[in-house]
Amino acid sequence: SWFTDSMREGRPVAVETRHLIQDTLHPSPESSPPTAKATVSQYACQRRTTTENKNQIFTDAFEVLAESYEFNEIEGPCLAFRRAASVLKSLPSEVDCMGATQDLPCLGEHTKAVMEELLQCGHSFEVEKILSDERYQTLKLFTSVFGVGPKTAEKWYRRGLRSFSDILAEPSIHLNRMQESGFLHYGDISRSVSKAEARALGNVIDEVARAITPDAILALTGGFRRGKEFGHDVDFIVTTPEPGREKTLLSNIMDELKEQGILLYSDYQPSTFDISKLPSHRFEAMDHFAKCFLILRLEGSQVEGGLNSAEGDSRGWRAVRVDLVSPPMDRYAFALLGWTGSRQFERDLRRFARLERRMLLDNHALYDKTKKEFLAAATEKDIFAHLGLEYIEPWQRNA
Ligand code: DCT
Ligand code: MG
Repeated sequence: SWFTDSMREGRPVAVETRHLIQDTLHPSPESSPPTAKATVSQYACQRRTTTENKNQIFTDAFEVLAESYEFNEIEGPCLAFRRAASVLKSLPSEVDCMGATQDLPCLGEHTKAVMEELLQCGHSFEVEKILSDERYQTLKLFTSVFGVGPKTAEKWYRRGLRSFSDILAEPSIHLNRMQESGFLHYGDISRSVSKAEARALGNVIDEVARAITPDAILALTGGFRRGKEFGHDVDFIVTTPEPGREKTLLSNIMDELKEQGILLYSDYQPSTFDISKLPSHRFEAMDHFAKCFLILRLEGSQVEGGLNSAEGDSRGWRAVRVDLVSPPMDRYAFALLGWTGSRQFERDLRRFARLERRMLLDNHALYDKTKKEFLAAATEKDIFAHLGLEYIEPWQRNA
């Protein structure tokens, strides 16, 4: 079935925590002993990171700090804390003393000071201060609504609004369609989606897609492909080998979901992908494939083991956020690699390509600036090979 196909690579069969040696990029100096410890790469795409995080006490603290910098639009330290968290997530064991951080990359003075505090007293004064800060709490609350980004949250905060009821009672605030749905389904979509629910949604979409075109291909991407048990949404690639057919496939699927009465919200973005316009020197964050951001109604009877719903909720269904993206088949490998994530893994793949290989990678293509040519790929393995990277399985990309 589509699910076993999608998960084949995603299932952690044997958890490998070995780290890649960075010998090809930064050979050890002649003087270092032949038995020198393997170094941890500064690039997430040269580390193997499973969902098992042995350093959550540190990484949770770093995430709060990164988010706080993000709210204040201070990019450097924000990225530094995200990188540091990512390095610690890749470690096979818990860091229990500062000595253990000595050979690790991406840990600056500020990061180490926070770690030292956490090791000594179990909490960080700076993190506690942020967590109790009214502005942080409010922005965190507002951005938890589907359709509300940091900009809108900030605007509302500056107007003195502090709670959802403040927003909903303010007559001068005009919510867009996305935010309306965000508030309407807040309880459901702020609740995590289980793997069983993701599988059930895949079955629904697979059936719909195959009824439209029997050769439809559905693949689970995002966190669930990386082996996560829970997610904030479910991400799928859906396409067909028939050239050009992918351009209308998503709107056909959405029509049918609507017909079935399970389409609670949809935002469709048609394809703006134009192969003749590559190489684009703006290798952007968002890709140009046709995509849609949906909220779907999922019936409990379709979920093995039942819904992940609140206690006392007897509706028998829940709303779930679903993203569908539809690349042309010859772009499939790039889209799959990009949409599998994690965000940090993607960031470092691109950074590695640019800085170490003089190549540009995005969700559409890989361009070699030295040879001035695009490098074709049918599978993710092809892309790793072009980049001269050891293949990293999806379940090892939880950077
Ligand atoms: N992605 C990306 N750049 C973006 C947005 C997304 O590279 N600007 C990729 C990375 C992950 C993937 O798309 C899906 O995005 P999310 O659903 O936000 O992430 P996730 O890893 O699936 O996390 P979650 O389990 O919470 O859904
Ligand atoms: Mg996701």
